[in-house]
Amino acid sequence: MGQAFSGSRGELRGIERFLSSLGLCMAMKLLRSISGLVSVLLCVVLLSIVLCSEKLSDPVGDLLDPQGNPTAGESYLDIVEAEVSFEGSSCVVRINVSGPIPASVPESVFIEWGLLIDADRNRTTRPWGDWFLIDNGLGADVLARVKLGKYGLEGEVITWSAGRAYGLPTDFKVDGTVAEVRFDTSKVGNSSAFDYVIEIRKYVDNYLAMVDKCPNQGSAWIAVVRGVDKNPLWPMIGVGLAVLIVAVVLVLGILTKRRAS
Ligand SMILES: [Ca+2]
Ligand SMILES: [Ca+2]
Repeated sequence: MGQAFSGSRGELRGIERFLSSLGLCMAMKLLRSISGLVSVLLCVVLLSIVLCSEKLSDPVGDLLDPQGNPTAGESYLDIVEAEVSFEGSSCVVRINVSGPIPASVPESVFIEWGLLIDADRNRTTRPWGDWFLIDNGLGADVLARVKLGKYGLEGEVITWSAGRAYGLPTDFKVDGTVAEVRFDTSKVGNSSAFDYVIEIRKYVDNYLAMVDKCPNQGSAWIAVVRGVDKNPLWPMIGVGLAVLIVAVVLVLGILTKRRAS
């Protein structure tokens, strides 16, 4: 009987060990799959951040006169870097120039820090016009800009319909050397991507005085991302979660090995 009793107790312990290792195995499998899922999510978040914005750089001292020849002008007309990104339902354009942007100019002067967009990616549709000096041949359908004239600094987004331009006020910000304008992505219709050129124009007495553009030749393009909030905490949260999951899996692995030995 004693033999039989100790035998069944041994079997019970074996079953306990089996169930315990089975539980650990399942927990580890679950954690591994969660870890995999978190890694995939992390990659998606990082990829979406990369796709959500694009930075371009531009040489200093490359202003052009109305004939396209090199000229010199104020440093706040000279593009150094430009970034297009998407935040929620907005497209955001930041244009960094080589000198502080003024809050006012003489009444005869008009300046624009703008983003020209070919929303339908069709160069033959160009309601904005045909002005290679400024647009490098882009078929521009939308213009978003910070403008500075007799009314001071303003933000505006312009679209065209049946030969008429429709300008609407839009959010903007000027901070030191950066002009920022943001507008609703509905302005580019259902486009999944658009081509663009960043440009700065200065007019004196309604005549173009000088221009800078970026890129200097051709155009850039960006995929339109709708409804993704740019939150700098997301990558940190993702990395933190991934590190935590990997740490838990490692600890469980070490514990399992110890129990087995
Ligand atoms: Ca420049
Ligand atoms: Ca077009």
